[in-house]
Amino acid sequence: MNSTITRLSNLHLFTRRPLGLRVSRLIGLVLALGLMAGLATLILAGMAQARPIGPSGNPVPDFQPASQVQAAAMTYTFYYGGDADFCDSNGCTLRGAINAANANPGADTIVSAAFTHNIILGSTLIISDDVTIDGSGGDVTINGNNSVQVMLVNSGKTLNLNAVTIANGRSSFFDFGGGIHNSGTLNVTNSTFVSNESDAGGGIYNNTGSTLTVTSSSFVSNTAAAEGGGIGNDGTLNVTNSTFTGNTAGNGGGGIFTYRGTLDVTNSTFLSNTGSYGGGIVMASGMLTVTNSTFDRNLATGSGSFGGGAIYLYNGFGTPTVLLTNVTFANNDAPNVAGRDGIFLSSVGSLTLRNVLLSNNGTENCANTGGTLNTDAFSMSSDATCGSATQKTVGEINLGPLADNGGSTQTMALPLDSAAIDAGDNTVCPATDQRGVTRPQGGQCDVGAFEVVKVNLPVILK
Ligand SMILES: [Ca+2]
Ligand SMILES: [Ca+2]
Ligand SMILES: [Ca+2]
Repeated sequence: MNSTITRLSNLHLFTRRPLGLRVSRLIGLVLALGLMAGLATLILAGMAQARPIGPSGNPVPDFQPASQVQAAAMTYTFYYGGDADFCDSNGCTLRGAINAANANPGADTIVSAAFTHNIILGSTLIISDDVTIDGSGGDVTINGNNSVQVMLVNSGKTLNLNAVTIANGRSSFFDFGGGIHNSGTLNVTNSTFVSNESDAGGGIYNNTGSTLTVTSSSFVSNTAAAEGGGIGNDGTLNVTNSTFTGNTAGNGGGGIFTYRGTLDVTNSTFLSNTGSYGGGIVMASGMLTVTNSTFDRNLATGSGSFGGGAIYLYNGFGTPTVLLTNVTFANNDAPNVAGRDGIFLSSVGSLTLRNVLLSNNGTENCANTGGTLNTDAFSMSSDATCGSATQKTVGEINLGPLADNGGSTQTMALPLDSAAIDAGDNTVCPATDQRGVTRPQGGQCDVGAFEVVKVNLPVILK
């Protein structure tokens, strides 16, 4: 009611007029005020019934139309299972919490109660306002039941998604992103995308002008009928401390396909992803930066002009520009074309390799049929296909199997006799290796994603 009183005080009620007129006007105004107050009471009573219900069971304080207020940020507890749109004094279902957060203007937070949730969705969860969904308090799986896209982030809105599993999402043809379609800003941390499916972007589709940041997360067994089994990207995509395993694409980019936009990959592993071309990553234009990362056993199955078991670069929508620093490529393959097994630059564009380690990628670690390949002599290849890279045999490089060697992703260790140890360029190697181990050890950086820590044991004399 304070707002009503404040507004009325601004009217010129008491400007100087003849007494009789002032009295009659005052009587009229008092009557009008009473009528307005009554109406306001009725309107507010109606609004109270329609207000969303907060986790405490009290109405969300929302005196004015939602568009006119900066509401208090709310924390909604995701308490109940099932997919109903529901909240009460204990908390909400996930859908109820999302709808309440959407209705409360401004950024809100949704936290999971300490339960195991496996929510089978009947329809897509729409994110139409900034929100953080944090599943770390429970064990949360949001399941598209192989029939619906799990989430949609609207343009201009931000979703921070922490500690959830997005499973079995499926989007219809040309509605990209089986797990999540992002048209805003999506920050994914400590989460898993598993067995989602779409035409493009099985796990996530990142729309034009959108930003997707993936940190400490996994993409496992997601599928795209066309491109981008794990992620289809038309915007800005940053991937850190994350793993792509066993994702597949009918066309290109088993792990990630970038149509237009940029892709930055740091401290991440691509294992056994498959596409007709570019088993790990495809860039059809734009800038790709990969640092301190590992590509193992990715597969390009196509024939003809295809290839690029690990990475395939081509002029699909523009010229791709690629910078790889301290990356390890091993055992990637394109078995149905001659060569072109590791990295394949198939058209105009540029590919720069610094401190990159390539071993046992079919019969060609590198292939270039139209672009510019810049390789420093500090890079190391088990064949002669990678420009100026130093050539060593697979046995001399002697990469260990992909394993948990510390850090948040699996890596390929170097045994103490590996030719890659202390053979890198200190001026370009990052401050740590893929695991987070400080570089350089032993005075000089190692080639590839792994830095060996040598322990000098004391000499024991008898
Ligand atoms: Ca909100
Ligand atoms: Ca081949
Ligand atoms: Ca070293």
